[in-house]
This record gives sequence, structure tokens and C-alpha cells, in this order.
Amino acid sequence: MSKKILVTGAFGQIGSELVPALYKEYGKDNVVAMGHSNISSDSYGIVEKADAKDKDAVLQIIKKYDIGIIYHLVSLLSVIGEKDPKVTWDINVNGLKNILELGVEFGLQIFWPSSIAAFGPTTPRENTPQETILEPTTMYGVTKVTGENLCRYFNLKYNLDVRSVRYPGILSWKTPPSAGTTEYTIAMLYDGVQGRENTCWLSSETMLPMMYVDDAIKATIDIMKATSSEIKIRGSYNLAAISFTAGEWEKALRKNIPNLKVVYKPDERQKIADSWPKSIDDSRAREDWGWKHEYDLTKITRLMVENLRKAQL
Ligand code: VAH
Repeated sequence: MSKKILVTGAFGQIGSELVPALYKEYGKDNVVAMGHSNISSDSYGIVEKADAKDKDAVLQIIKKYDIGIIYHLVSLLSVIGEKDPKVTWDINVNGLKNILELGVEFGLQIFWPSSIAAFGPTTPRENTPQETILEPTTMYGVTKVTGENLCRYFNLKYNLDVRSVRYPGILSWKTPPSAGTTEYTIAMLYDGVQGRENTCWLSSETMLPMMYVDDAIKATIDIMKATSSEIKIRGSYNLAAISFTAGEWEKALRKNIPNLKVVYKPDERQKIADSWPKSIDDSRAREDWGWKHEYDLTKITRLMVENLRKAQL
């Protein structure tokens, strides 16, 4: 392939799984992993240290490597977004706007993740439709709705080929739990594997849409492989796999960690979770560009426990 791929936020939860998948798909010399404060020492491809808010730094990288595609993953999540709304707006919205403007300037194809956090308490919570009310009650969600509108505008106004999916909670084992709400799942996994009692910050009845990271990565690469005419939604596609309650997650984990101990102490994150859907209708992604998930709860918990145990040996 002539043009190279730039991944911003390459060392976060999604990036640390997407970059190796892109190496496999396109060859590691065609992928540039951009990070800032969390660049991992064991990265084995092209790495650039830059702040995604610094538009000129990103511009220099685009020129230096003749970039043709950007996966823009940099984002602060729901919990930190409530602790520092101003920084979250700056990174999540101004950072995205910079990338979209550079996309127009250099004729790039852009991927940007929205989230189920774009929905709010007035959105239908069961089988949430693609077109629906978007009144989020978190700054993270506000930045996602704004981002979706920016993407739609840049496609309409400048014909920018920007594509997006609304990720549900992502289940992965490689990186410790980040400052999100759905990360109670990963915190329970890590505590269980390391023999610690887990305090779950949501109630056991809390149901949320979730997805194994390999499914999320497949969707992220597949949507970019689709022809432009197949992408009929330029805000962001609903994307779903499975939904479960925190209690069901505990039960599935315990099949692999018999001595798992969990106590439920809902905190301020319960209010965030209660504002999000329980299940999502992603039929448009399935119709337009052939999305389908592969991993169910049993397979996910077995894989995550096995892999984390191996990694910690
Ligand atoms: C969070 N994991 O909990 C993220 C995600 C849908 C939630 O965006 O903030």
C-alpha cells in the first residue's frame, strides 16, 4: 500500500490492540503509532511522540510519513470527563476538529470512535435505535454527540471520508482498567486473577452493552475497508455484541476463577451507567457494511482469564 496509517492514542485500551491488528493486515512499516504520555516500551514498530491537541505536530507526522488514513482514538472517558470537563472538551472535541481539518487539507480517510455514552436518560434504553434522542448527561457523552455532528458536517461540507462507530463497553485484558464506567468488568477480572476481593462500583443488576475487544477491532478495520457508498451514516453507527448485568459478569468470571470474591458498592458511576442503554439495535451496521460479532460471554471470560494469567506469569 502506498499511503501509511497513523493511529493516535495508539497506546490506550483500543489502540494497543488495533495497532498489532493493523500490522498484521497492512505490514508494520505502514503503520505509525502516535502516543504522548503512555508510550509502551515494548512497541516494535514506527512510534511518534506527539500531543494530539498540537495540530502542527500531527501535520508534520502526516507529511513525514505520507499518511493516507488516520485512526483518531485519543479521548478522555466518562469518569475522568466528570472530574475535568474542560480538559475533556479540549482533548475530545478540539483534538478531533484538528484531525478533521487535516483530513480535508490532505484528503485523508478518518476513523473516529463515538460511544454509547452519546445516549442519555431520555433515549429508549432497550434495543436503542440508530436514529434517536441524544441528550447525554456526561461531558464525555456531550463530546461524543458534538464529535458525531462534526464528522457529519465535515463529510457534508467537504466530502471528507470520515467513518465512526458508537463503541459499547469494550472488554480487554492487555491494559489495566482505565477511567471509564464499564471498566468495572476489567477491574473485576484483574482483582480476581490477582486474588484480591473486588469492589464493584455498579449494582449487580446494572445491565450494559459490551463487546470483546477483538470484535471491536474487527468492526474498526472493516468499516474502513467498506466502499464509501456503503457508508450511509456519517455521524456514527450503532455497534453491539452482547449485554449483561454486573452479576452475570461475576457469575461468568467465577466459572474460570472459582474463588472470585465481589462486593457491590455502587458509587457516582452508577448514575452514569443508569443514563446509558441496556441494549443496542445495530442493524444498520449489519446491513450497510456487513458487521457481525463473534464472541459470546462464555468465550470472552475464558479468553480474558487465560490470557491475563499467562501475561502475569
Ligand atoms: C466508559 N469504557 O465507560 C468507556 C465507554 C461506553 C463506555 O465509552 O467511559
